[in-house]
Amino acid sequence: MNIDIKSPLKIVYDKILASERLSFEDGVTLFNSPDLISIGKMADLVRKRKNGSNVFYTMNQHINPTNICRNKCLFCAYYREEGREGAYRMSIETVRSKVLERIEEDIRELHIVGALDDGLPYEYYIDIIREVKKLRPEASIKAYTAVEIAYLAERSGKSRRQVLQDLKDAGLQALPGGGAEIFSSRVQSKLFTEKLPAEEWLEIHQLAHSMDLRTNATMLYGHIETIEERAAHLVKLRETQDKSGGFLTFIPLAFHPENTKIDTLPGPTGVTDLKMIAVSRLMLDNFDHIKAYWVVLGTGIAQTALSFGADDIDGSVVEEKIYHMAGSKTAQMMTRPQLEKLIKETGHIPVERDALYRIM
Ligand code: V47
Repeated sequence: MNIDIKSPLKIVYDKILASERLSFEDGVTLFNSPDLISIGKMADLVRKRKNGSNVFYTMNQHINPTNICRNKCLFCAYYREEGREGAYRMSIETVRSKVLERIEEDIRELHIVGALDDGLPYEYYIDIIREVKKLRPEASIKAYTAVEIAYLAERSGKSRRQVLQDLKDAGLQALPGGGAEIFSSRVQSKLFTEKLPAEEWLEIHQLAHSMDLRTNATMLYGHIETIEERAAHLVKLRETQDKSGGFLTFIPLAFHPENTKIDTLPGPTGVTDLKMIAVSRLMLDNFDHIKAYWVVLGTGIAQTALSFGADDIDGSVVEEKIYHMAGSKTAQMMTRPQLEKLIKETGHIPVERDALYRIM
């Protein structure tokens, strides 16, 4: 396919045609360009090289066992302080009943993420994985962000490797990509002071990869980050993937301001959402997949993103809390026919996967 790409994007296009790696400066050029359609066409070209017409989705269930968190990130509408209205902590029995409620459905991925809850013992986090795996031996379990892994190590006095090993022994197969936010100490010092620093987030993912656990990566965008910080985040992920190779997918997460401590910020526009997907596809040449998470983008933008570099739309989800508490107006779940219809409408082929991208 020959696309008519004008300067300054022409230099980037020539590199893409030659399958050359883009630089940090190329990333900045792309983010600064208003030519969304050209960027989208280039990303679609790369996406087709990697994944043809396939668009992946999964039948999954989200479980958020606790929202009591000591970190108090300003962008988060999900966390509560102990004893405050809306704070909750599920018993293991409640987690079991959540899984049992949907046991007749052929769910292939369990997505389990909680918070840094000082009121729960170490064993609780391990037992959840063991219990869920017992009830759903055929499903793949993706659970706990690197931030939770670091917290569990600190709480228990165990090494991060031992925490991952305990979780793996209980049935864990992958880590979700959350907690990365934006790899910038400037933004961190303003919005998420208590959180794990970027270097440690990256180290935990490399450690997980070395133990045969696969992981995802994210970037929270559309708040106070600069274009340069976005490009630098992508370069850091790419460098880490060069070293340890265990990232499965990258998920750009659009900031939702409602009910957060920074709700005067407007959040990203549709153009920013699509550009974020496309530039991620172009920069992350060593990532197989880019996910357009419909819960955060809305189904319209997520569907459009499939022609702007994304090849995954996430899944059925069921009972999402983090974005709905931050004002997301999307549905709580989608059925297999709904997901397949969304994908087919864009001219792509729906391919059902589990958390490890094994085709069902
Ligand atoms: O780390 C929190 C983000 C993340 C808000 O790995 C917010 O497959 C926008 O990582 N507006 C958690 N974003 C979600 C996450 C995720 C989701 C789906 C799939 C996968 C995967 C991972 O959500 C947090 C944070 O970056 N977040 N609050 C907010 N108000």
